[in-house]
Amino acid sequence: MIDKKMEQAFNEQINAEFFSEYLYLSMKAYFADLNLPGFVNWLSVQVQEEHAHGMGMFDYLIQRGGTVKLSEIAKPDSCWASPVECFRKISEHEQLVTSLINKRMDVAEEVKDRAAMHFLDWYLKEQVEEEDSVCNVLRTLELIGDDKHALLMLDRELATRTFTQPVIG
Ligand code: OFO
Repeated sequence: MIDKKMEQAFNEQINAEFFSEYLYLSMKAYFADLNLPGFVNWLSVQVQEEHAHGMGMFDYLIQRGGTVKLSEIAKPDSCWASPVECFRKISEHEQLVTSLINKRMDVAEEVKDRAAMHFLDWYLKEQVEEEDSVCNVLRTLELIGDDKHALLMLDRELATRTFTQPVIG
């Protein structure tokens, strides 16, 4: 049976992953309003990834004999000053999520739950990729500045991103 402290840590992280899904859904709507379909696609993939991350923990907690307790999901922002500001927010958010997963790992170490440590390791590696992929778009947006033509070219590139169901754990 999973330690109660570990169970709570997983439940908190499930909420954080579903908040990420909700936040990116809100950003998807923002880019739809700007009529940038490539960014909309990029966010759609992000939304699906966050859903998969949340469900991965949901299923794992049940498999470990824990109880999933869903709590309310906070209201996300719905408006950003510009695409670059929106991606700055995504970058900050992913760094926050990395710190949260590290906290869950601290709990796993404290209660000596090696299986949970191994499981959370997947999420830490995923965060390295997430931060990198967001940072790449952010750097390009910063280079682009006010160049609308370059923004449309980036939009075309982001339209090619596809979702692959992750194998978690
Ligand atoms: Fe779940 O990786 Fe982003 O937040």
